[in-house]
Amino acid sequence: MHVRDVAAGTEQLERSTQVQWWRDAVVYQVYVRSFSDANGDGVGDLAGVRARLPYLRELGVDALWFSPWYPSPMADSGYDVSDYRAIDPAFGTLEEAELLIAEARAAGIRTIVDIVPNHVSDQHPWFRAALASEPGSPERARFWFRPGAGLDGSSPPNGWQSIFGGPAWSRTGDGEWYLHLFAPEQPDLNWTHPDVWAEHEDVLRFWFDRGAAGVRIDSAALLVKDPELAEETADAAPGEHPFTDRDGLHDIYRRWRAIADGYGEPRVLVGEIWLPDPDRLARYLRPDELHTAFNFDFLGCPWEAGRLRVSIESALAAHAPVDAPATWVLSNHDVTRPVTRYGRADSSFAFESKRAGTPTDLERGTRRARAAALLTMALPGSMYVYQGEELGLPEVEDIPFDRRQDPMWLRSGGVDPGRDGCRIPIPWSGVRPPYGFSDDGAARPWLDQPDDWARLTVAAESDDPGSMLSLYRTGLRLRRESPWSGDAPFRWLPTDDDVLAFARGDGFVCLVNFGSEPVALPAGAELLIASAELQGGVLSQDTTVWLRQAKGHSIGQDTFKEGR
Ligand code: TEU
Repeated sequence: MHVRDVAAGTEQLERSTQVQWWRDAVVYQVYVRSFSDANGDGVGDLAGVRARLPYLRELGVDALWFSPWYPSPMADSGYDVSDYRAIDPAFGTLEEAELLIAEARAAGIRTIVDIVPNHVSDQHPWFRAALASEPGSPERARFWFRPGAGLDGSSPPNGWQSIFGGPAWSRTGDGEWYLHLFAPEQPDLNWTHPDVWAEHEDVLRFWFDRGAAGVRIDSAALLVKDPELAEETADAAPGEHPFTDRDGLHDIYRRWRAIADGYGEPRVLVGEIWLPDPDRLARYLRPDELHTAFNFDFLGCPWEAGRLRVSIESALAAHAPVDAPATWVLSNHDVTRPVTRYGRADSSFAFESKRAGTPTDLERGTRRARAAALLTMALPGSMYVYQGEELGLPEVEDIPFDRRQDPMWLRSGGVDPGRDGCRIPIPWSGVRPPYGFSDDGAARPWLDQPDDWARLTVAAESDDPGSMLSLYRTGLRLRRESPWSGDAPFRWLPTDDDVLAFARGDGFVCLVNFGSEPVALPAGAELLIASAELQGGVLSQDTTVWLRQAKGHSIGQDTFKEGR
């Protein structure tokens, strides 16, 4: 173990003893299927993750969030769960999961597990029992079964549409319909039923008792439905939408928070909440509800100074009254990889920009993704890193039809390219697939890796001081070591329109140039890190730097002008 390892391990162990660790944590999302395959079946597994813990410790993350690792028919890559208290055999065993949680914690890294309370798999015992029972049975009451509309009940009960496309209802053999806001293989649970409440409280305790430091709550704003199943209307008032952001959700999360707070080290509740209104989002973060929720508005922003400033300002303003840290994220297993997204003419994460065949400029996208990474690391609060983001992996868009797996692609008839392209197995080493994801000679990875990823492997980037991995390692180390991180004060500094600059704590400045004109660094400032080479001491376009201002120097109005 060389010096850097020891340093990282020691610091992390110290950080890992902080009770409010989650307020400025860096959490790494592990999508197990694509992380590392130890048994050579072409699918990632827990043994592969255990073998890569030194890599994760060296990266300097505080916690791992595992996408669902439970038994699943994999109709939605594991987000269709058939048993919440076990591990899918393709990934390993419950004992291995417990070992992994313990080994990660010994390395100073906590574990957050993904729970999926909105729906179960259609192979879950509850839904099998519901299908085997009569309309009106207690077994069907745990779900949303309804007679159809129209003369012979042959139309869905209402016009709700699935988030994956098509109707949100499927008909059973006896004529009743059941609700699924996602795929038909994911029947929605009825959160007015006491069994549903009791089951999920027990699932929380099951994983908290096994050392999970927290849970990421999938589709957290969708659980509660209008009991009348009223049609969606474009002008629904906040909290009045028939299945999104309904007030009854807060009773559930207050109950879960009481359970989480009952542990010696209180467990953490993280919400996946896609809500455009930051004030509505912040209601979930009140002190007796969730701890944090992903800030998807920031993720979805185009690479524009003004838009990003509004997103950051409104997030910080909305989180302050509830004393919750903002949670910054640039990517996950659901969205186009930043390197590709920021290289497009429409650099936002809008569904339209995802459409198959949208051109991208990977050099521009990588430059912007590097600048976005340092911007994100400098913001107050916690941040999430999705596996492969630290390598600057692009979206893979030329996946053959017969290799695609995502129901979003299948149900949209190929209009939505789906999410397989951001779920390609991680390249670890070597010059050709499987790039160390599996051993050579193992089964073909479940999604093919491109032939030109040799320069993007962990091994290649570890040896390259100019790589994305080196940028993430250095940026996360500086963030961890510096007094300006966490809840240190934040204040904007005056700049031109195409420049963002803010100060954190005592003397730290983050400066981002979005414009085509170079920006001069302030005199006397110490350069801590830059996302791109500085030519002649000026910031060119799509570059972020961190500065420590010299004692006695105040960084003021005339500093961040373009063209100087
Ligand atoms: O995603 C919830 C959700 O709303 C997403 O479908 C999101 O809108 C879309 O993926 C954006 O591209 C969660 C999980 O993150 C996702 O992987 C699952 O497919 C979904 O729930 C159903 O469990």
